[in-house]
This record gives sequence, structure tokens and C-alpha cells, in this order.
Amino acid sequence: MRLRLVHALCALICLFAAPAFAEDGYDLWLRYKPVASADAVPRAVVTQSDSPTVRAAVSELQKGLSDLSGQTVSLAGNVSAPSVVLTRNAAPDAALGNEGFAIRKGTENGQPVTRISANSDIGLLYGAFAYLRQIQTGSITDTTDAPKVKLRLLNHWDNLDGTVERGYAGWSLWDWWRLPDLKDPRYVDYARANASIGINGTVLNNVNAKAASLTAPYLDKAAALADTFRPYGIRVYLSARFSAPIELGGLTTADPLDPQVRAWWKAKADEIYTKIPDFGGFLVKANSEGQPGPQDYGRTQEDGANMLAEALGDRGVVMWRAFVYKAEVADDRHKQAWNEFKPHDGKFAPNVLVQVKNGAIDFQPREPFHPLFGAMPKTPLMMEFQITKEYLGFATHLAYLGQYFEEALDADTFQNGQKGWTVARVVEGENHKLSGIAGVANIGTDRNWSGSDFDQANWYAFGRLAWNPQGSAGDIAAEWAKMTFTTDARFVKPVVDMMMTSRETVADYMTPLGLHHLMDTGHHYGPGPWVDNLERPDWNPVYYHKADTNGIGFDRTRTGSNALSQYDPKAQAAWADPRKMDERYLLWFHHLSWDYKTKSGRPLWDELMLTYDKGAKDAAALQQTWAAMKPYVDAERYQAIASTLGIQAREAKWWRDASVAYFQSKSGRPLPAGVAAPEKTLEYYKSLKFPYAPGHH
Ligand code: BDP
Repeated sequence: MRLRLVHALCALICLFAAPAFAEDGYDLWLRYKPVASADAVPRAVVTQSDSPTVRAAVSELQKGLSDLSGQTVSLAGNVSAPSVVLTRNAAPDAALGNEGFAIRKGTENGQPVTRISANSDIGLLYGAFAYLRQIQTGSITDTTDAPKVKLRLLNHWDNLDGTVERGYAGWSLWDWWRLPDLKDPRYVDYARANASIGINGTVLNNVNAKAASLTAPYLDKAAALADTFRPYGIRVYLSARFSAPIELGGLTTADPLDPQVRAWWKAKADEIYTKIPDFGGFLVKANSEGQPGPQDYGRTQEDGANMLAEALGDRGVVMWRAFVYKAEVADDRHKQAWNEFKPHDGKFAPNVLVQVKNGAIDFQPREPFHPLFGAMPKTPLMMEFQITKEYLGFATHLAYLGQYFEEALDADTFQNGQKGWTVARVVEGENHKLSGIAGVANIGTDRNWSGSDFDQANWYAFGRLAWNPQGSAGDIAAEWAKMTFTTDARFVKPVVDMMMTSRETVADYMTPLGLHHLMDTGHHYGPGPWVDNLERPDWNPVYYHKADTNGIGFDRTRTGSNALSQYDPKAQAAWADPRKMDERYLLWFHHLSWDYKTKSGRPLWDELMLTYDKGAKDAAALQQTWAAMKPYVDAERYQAIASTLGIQAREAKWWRDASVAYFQSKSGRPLPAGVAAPEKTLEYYKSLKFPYAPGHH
């Protein structure tokens, strides 16, 4: 009896003593675990300025430095101990611009000091985060840094009912129902995380927008979020439904040239600015996948964009999406955005950016860069990446997107025939006043924010590359791994290697050799290369792979759709000849016979089968790499990651087996030596249904 009492007491004490969520990933990369060189960490934060943003910087430094050193770090007005000093430059330093900062070590009053200086308060906050990152990663150096891109935005595809389109991390963070009264403290942590990587804007609602987001009650809710984010340099934007003047304003048209429609938008913009004085502007998906737009009234894309731009004036921007393709256009979907936008280069108002997905189809595991990046020199083009992994295994497959983003940004568009016009340079917009990068967020209510620990790296890498599109994905992965787990090289090196090859592995088992859009219908979960019955031909995987008894691939050369011609001739050269090209893009541009001899000397059929097989084996091998990391990781996160890698290995094998079975039913060829037969019949794989797969609303 006594023993039982002791046990009960113990259990009670343990319950209160143990942190409720020890290592559940909530802290992201802002973990601030004690460092070995704690003595070198300043004991005080010194500043003479005050503002909500400076207070955010001070509080982050106090928290971070205290946790990193295990000692209390105080706030002071003068240097009397080893200190970090925050100073606004008396005369602006042009190299730093509005958001940059400098970190310099020195001495003052006989004490070692680190001085963080900037032209603005937000520069100080960014500098504070950069300094903490230096301590966390063990690389403290004097540095000057400023973002290369002006608008660095998350796009939330969050719905007003709390669901998230293509969201794999729980529900929407925005508790629309209880806003504006209830301001979840998590909104502040969201803002901290974003500010720590330089994100300075957030589009709160889905591009498939509801007009209700623009009604007064919802604007009040958005304003509450804007108030919370403001100290962190984050401006709020909204997706605007083009037909809102009809739905909300009672007008009979949303024609952008109609004076009443124009007046409605102007009044709406004025109303928004009374509630959100620094409102960033509108994101618009028009005339795409059933969304309303200017073409419903026989008007052009720029008629629509410029009307909204006029309503905002110099208070905000319009981000007009180029993700358009039409049911009635029978042409290769790859070509449609270019066909529709290129002729309108230079016709958009000065506060409009055209937002272009990284590739011409749709966030596939691998895509050549979008031809529009080389084709609209007179228009600021905003990059749209997808951080949430709709087409790369949701949140349960490890695919480090830093490497994906880097590949797209490094591609040379040869704009105007000139070498060196990489996508990164186009996006940096050196010839424009505006520049921007957007990432479709992978954030939700899951404790770990992103659905898995490794998916946090994709949020992190997006922010870092938005700040500097010429940054290195490998360096960013190392930074993230050190901050999120440990600086121990025995962990960092293998984990970075595993991250850097992970996307390639996914491409190998889903869409090897340039294949694309083979995911199952609607939810895009798992393989569906056989799907051929959707209402639009270009929603069907068979449209994209065109496999039959003779061969496979989409001919986008002159003998086919000639989408290749949309690239500058110098860029075309990289892909025009199947024998000379990077075969990871082979079947994107060419339809080839199964006997076609690939660079390895093997026939295409064998190469395809071997690549599928390799992908599945490499995915399974990730589990061993991770098992060896056990000594360096807390038990909770070790286990969570081990279980998602288990899911990935199983699903990679499913992808491989189903794809092998399907393509064999087309080619009728035997499998090459070393490639095992699929475990089940093709009919079995075709019969699998997933009505409740997440993210599909
Ligand atoms: C597709 C998604 C769809 C989005 C669309 C878009 O499947 O949910 O609405 O992109 O970007 O990839 O508008």
C-alpha cells in the first residue's frame, strides 16, 4: 500500500516536473541549447532605442543568449559587461538598405562587445537573429548582410473553415472563428520563426479565394494578425477573388473596365487600409482552374491586374499569378502561360508583379525552369515555389527542397541571349523597383508546425534562399541541422548528405528521367500513371507520359508541341538533343523508343526500370543512415523521424512496384537483370483508393 502511494506521488511529481512537450519540434531551429563556448556569450544586451521591433530583438537576444550560455542576460543602457549592442546608424549606410545589418566585434569601456547596427529597427531584429544563428552554429564572424529580394512571402492556402489546401501539417494556424478576440500566442512564435529567416510578408488565405475574406468581419480578423506580426517586419496580404464586386458588392459584373467595378475595388482598398495601414496587397489567381478573372469579360490579364493596382495605389502591390491554363485550349499545357503572358510584357502597372511557378507544369519533383523567366524582361517576375510537398510525398517523405529551389534558381535563362541571366538574377529584379519570392507554406497546427521535423528544413531553406537566391542549399542544410539538432560533425555531415540527395531519390521512385504528373487523381497521393478518365486531358497522367508499346515521353521539340521554342535558343540547346542532354530531363522534352540507347549504354526501358528500382532502394537506405544518428538525437524526434522514414520506404516501394507493373503493361518487355517483379498485380495497384487523403478540399 505504502509502495503504491509512493508510486502515485512519484507519478504526480514527474507529471509536473517533466516539460509537457520535451523535444516535439515546436522550437524549430530556434532551440538555443547550451553551447560549449558559453563563456564567450555576452552577458548583457545594450540599447538606447525603443520600439516594438527593438523590443522583439532585445527579448529574442535575452532569451537566446541566456539559454545558449546558461546564465541570465540582462538589458542595459550602457556597456559595463561583455555585451551585444544594438544601434541604429546615425547616417544611413547605403550598403545595408532598409532591412540589412552589420555585426562587428570590438571593445568598449574595456569590455568585449558585439555591435549590431542597421538603418532600421527591422534591420536590428534581422541582425539579432543572425547573431544568434552564428552562436548556435559556432561560426561567429564580422558580417554585413542585406536581402537581395524585396518581397519574401509565404502563401498560405488556408481556407476560412480551418482546412488547408495541400496542407499536411494539421489545420490552419489562423483560428478565424475566434479572431480577432483570441490572439493565439502561437502567432507570435510564427512571426519569430519567419523573422529569423527574413520572411517579410504573408498571404493569409487560399488562392482559390472566397470573397468573404474581404468582408468587414474578416478584415478585422486579418487586422488582428497584422497587428501581431507588425513588430516582426511581416506585412499581411490577401488573396482576392476577382468576382467579389458581384458577390459582395451586388454588382452585375466584375468587368475590370467597368467604372462601378473600379470604384468598388477602390473603396474596398480604402476600407482595408483603415484597418491595416501597412496592408501589403493582393494575390490573384484569375482565369485558372475555374477561378473568375478578366477574361470572363473579354479583357486581358493586365486589365485585371492594373485595375487592382490602381485601387491599391502606392500603398501596396498586386501579385498576379501566371499559373493559367484553359480547358478549351488543346495546346500543350506547358505552353499556355507563356502564350498568354509574354505578349503583355511591359503592360503591367508599376505596382504589379507577375508570380510564376518554378516550372511550366505544376511543382513536379523535377521541372525545367519556367520559360517565362527568360521572356518578360520588362515585368518584375516573382518566383512561386511550393514548400508544402503536394507532389513529393506529403509530409512523410524526406525531400529537402533547398536543393530543389537551388536547382531552379541556378538555371540560366539566357534572357535576351545573354549568358548569366540565371533565374535567381531575374527574380532579384536588378532592372526593376520590385522583386519577390513566394513559397506555398507547409505550416499548420501540428506541434512541429510542418508535419515532420525534416519539413521544417524546407520552410527554413525557403526563407534563406528568398533572402539570398544565390545562397548554397548545402550550407543552408548544415546551418539548419546544427541549429535544429546538434553541431556534432558526426551528425551534421551524414544528415546534410542525406538531405542533399533526398529530392533526387523521390524523383527516382516517382518520376524518373523527366517523367511528370504521374500522381493519383485529386489528392495526388501515390502513383496513378494509368489515370486517363478525367474531364480535362491535361489532368491525366497518360497525357504526360504517352507510353505505348513503342516508347515513352512528351515530345516538346519541333516535331511535337515545340514548347522548347519558348526558351531562348541558348537555353534550348541544353535540351534539344537527347543524346547530349542531362537525362534527368529526358522524357520531359522527348518521346523516345524503348530501345533508345541512354548514356549508360543501356536501352531506355532498362534505364527506366533500374532508376525506379534505385529510387526505392535509396529510400529504404535512408532508414539505416538515420539509425546511425540515434546517439546524437533526442529519443522523441529520433523516433518520429524513424517512423516517417519507414512510411517513405514502404511508399517508395509501392511507387516503384506500381510504376514497373504499369509501364511493363505498355512496353510488354521483360525486366532487366536485378530488377525484381512487382509484388502485386497492376489491377491491385489500380484498385487502391484514398478518399480521405489529406490536403484535398
Ligand atoms: C495545384 C494544386 C491546386 C492549386 C493549384 C494552384 O493541386 O490545389 O489550387 O496548384 O496553384 O498544383 O492554383
